[in-house]
Amino acid sequence: MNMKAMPLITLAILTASVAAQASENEVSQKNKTFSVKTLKIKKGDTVSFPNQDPFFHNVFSLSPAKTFDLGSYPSGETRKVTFDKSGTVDVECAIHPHMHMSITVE
Ligand SMILES: [Cu+2]
Repeated sequence: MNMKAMPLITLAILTASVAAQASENEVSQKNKTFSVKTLKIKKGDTVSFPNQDPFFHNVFSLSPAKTFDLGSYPSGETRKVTFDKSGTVDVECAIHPHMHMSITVE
């Protein structure tokens, strides 16, 4: 292989991996608030819910488009959900009833 071509190939691989991460979405919990109020994603996308508060959160949803319960998890931990149906998913926290956000799955 021509060694001069190597940096270009490396760049192409890096660019491809950045593009692949574009469908990784994040909704963090900080100051008892979700980092975004609404989020639009595509069917099959995964959303991470990192806890950036110094106490527990319990992210869940009762929406028919995606019913889930991530359980109670501590500061610094992240849990993920893959959304496999289209629709609106209302996301709440079982520990802090005023926490609320909404995910639209297209
Ligand atoms: Cu909470």
